[in-house]
Amino acid sequence: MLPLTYLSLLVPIVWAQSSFSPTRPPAIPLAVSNPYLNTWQQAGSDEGNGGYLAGQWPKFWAGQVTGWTGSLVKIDGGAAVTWMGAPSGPAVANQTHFEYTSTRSVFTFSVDGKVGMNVTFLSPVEPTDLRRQSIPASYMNVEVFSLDGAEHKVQLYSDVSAEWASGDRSAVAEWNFGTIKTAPGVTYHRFYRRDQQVFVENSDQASWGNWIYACEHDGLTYSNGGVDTDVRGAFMSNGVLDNDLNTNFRAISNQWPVFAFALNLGSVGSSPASALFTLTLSQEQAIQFEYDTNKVQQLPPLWTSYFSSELDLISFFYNDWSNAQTSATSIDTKVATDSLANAGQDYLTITSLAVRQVFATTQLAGSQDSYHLFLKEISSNGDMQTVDVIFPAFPLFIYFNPDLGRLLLEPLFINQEAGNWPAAYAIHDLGVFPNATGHDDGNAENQPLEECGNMIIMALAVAQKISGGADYLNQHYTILKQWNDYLILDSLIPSNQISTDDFAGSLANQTNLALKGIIGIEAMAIIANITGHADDAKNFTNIAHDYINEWQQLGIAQATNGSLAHTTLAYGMPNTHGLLYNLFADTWVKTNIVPRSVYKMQSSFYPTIAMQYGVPLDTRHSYTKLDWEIFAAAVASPSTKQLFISKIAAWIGKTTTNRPFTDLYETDSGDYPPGLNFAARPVLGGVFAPLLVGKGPLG
Ligand SMILES: *[C@@H]1O[C@H](CO)[C@@H](O)[C@H](O)[C@H]1NC(C)=O
Ligand SMILES: *[C@@H]1O[C@H](CO)[C@@H](O)[C@H](O)[C@H]1NC(C)=O
Ligand SMILES: *[C@@H]1O[C@H](CO)[C@@H](O)[C@H](O)[C@H]1NC(C)=O
Ligand SMILES: *[C@@H]1O[C@H](CO)[C@@H](O)[C@H](O)[C@H]1NC(C)=O
Ligand SMILES: *[C@@H]1O[C@H](CO)[C@@H](O)[C@H](O)[C@H]1NC(C)=O
Ligand SMILES: *[C@@H]1O[C@H](CO)[C@@H](O)[C@H](O)[C@H]1NC(C)=O
Ligand SMILES: CC(=O)N[C@H]1CO[C@H](CO)[C@@H](O)[C@@H]1O
Repeated sequence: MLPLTYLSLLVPIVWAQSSFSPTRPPAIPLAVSNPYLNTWQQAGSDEGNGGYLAGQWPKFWAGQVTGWTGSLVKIDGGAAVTWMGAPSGPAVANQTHFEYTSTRSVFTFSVDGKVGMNVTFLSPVEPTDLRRQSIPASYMNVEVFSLDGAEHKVQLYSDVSAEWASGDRSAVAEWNFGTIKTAPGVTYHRFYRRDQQVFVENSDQASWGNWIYACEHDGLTYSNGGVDTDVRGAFMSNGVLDNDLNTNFRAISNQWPVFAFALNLGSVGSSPASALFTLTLSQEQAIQFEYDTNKVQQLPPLWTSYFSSELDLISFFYNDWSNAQTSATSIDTKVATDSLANAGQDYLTITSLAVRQVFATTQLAGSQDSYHLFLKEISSNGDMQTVDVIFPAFPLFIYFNPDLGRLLLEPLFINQEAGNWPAAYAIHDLGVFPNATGHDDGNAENQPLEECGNMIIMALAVAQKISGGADYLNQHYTILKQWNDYLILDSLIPSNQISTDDFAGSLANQTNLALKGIIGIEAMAIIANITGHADDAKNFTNIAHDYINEWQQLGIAQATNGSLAHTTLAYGMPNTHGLLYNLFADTWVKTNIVPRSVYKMQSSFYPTIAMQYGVPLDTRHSYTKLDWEIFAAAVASPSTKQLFISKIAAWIGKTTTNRPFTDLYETDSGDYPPGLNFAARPVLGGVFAPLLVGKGPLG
């Protein structure tokens, strides 16, 4: 620490520092479009540089570099500067501002005070336009403008490395180059792993598919597969590239092949000159899916139903930029308007950071006649269609388009209704992404009570929002009733089992887990009513009401010396507590079975145990789950809700965690719990929970 007097002497010196709006996130989404096109700039101080685009390499969510040199710009023929990535040599451009919205990350730079640059990363989110939502691609748009009123000659450079093509850096890459002739034309580099391994991952990166880096501009020059330092050096010296097609195919880490464009933007005045780049991952196969016993389909990505070829896809996406911006603005505005009205700017800080991350955990696959939405449980173990991961993510999908919720549940219904899963309770997942090949041997991570409750609650949530909801429930009534039978057996006195918070350990009589089961039974009563099963409805609602009365006796610790009344972590443990996040479902799907007194009790209790950055998940640990905090907040009083939200928003701006927006963090230090670096997970869709219940029952 410098002494204060010395610091004050430094004040007049202008230090090149960026402002961040609404705040500096732990990692900044760059190209975040699906589980494999998923690159970020680490910002949190564990390893990140504080939120600057230049000076460090962009990274895949799992932490390996995906080389993206956002490049070097030469002003009036002067020395090149870098504004993205960490190529050796040039000085970095001064980043003055960064802002994010739901769909965009925008960096603003000043180069020598003469030229300004805005670099926009847009990963489209198109919840109601499945043709566009199916496109595995992302935009980078660079705008350059004069800052000092004079005109300046500007040359711009960008490249990507072959690191995108495989997690195995010793794998050999191949590449080619082309121009799509149809007007408006597009110029592209295509590169890929030579030894294509369909459905195989290496360090979570796909080992199959083509990567395409595209651009179009008058006076464009390029280098395809050249040596990184040579190609960048050529631009630094000359401001142009020599249109080299280097066919010395080699390993990704062998003289790092790069795929580069250089653009002459000409004389730039105060009205901006711009350059658009797109990066696409084109795969012919996306998912393996066991739809019937021992019958596995290999599903193409859904975009193949809408576009006749890879180049058709590239051309459409590139030329759709204007539409993409309009559409992005409408998504940004929708999220901003609704979040601000619900709980203010801190809440918007949270929701807008989650949107791209959550959509990018999904993959639309199949044909236009039959398609599903698949989801990867990123970073915790790579499972797919994990029911207790879909459950926390579900609010985002229901908020944007309830049919996406239906499409996520469908593979689970198809697989289990075909009899592939031997247990009476609901399955936990369908396999390891991208292989939804099921668990015919019954060998899976079992969370029986959790998943039975989740499936029933989510099916009802979908039916309440889609047209034809009653038919939908009728179609699945038999298996839903089977899962409800399990809830009736196990909900009131839950056996020793793990809940979704499996990392926290196994326990009998978990109060919050029991509540999910009981709400599930009442949800099933509503489902029975909707589908004309009046006797079942009466039976189930009676059981649910009996259970909720007993549950209050078993699961509530009365006020004692210094502690307000609260629900316990497990029955008979009065000195424990935990987030009662399953209460949210009672309001969400309108089971309304839990007395208001329980809502009020929890709402009063949480502030008494809050730490600096949030409320701990339970008394076993000091960490918490961000998604579950927001579930709890959604049904709390206005002041308790704000407490949760303001602590989380403060955490986002201050956490030292540097990987994509985690849902698991220490409430005191704000860091990861030891050994639990969750990142980029779909569960952050849960931050949309408040938007499904307005001001909540106590609001
Ligand atoms: C960045 O800002 C600092 C301080 O104003 C200045 O000295 C430096 O020349 C700037 N660099 C560039 C590349 O604009
Ligand atoms: C560049 O970004 C800044 C900050 O977001 C904004 O005020 C400005 O209007 C942008 N300029 C252009 C030309 O888009
Ligand atoms: C998916 O299954 C294929 C075999 O069909 C296998 O080669 C591949 O490694 C599996 N992928 C993952 C991520 O487990
Ligand atoms: C209520 O449902 C349970 C579980 O399906 C069943 O065992 C029981 O017989 C039913 N009771 C009545 C009265 O229908
Ligand atoms: C679970 O709670 C019930 C009711 O209090 C009790 O009878 C039972 O012993 C508890 N089970 C365990 C394993 O603690
Ligand atoms: C089922 O419908 C009946 C008749 O409308 C109603 O009285 C009952 O409350 C409903 N039960 C549930 C659980 O919705
Ligand atoms: C009944 C009860 O919960 N008593 C508690 C009062 O506070 C002390 C100190 O926190 C606990 O040890 C007791 O268990």
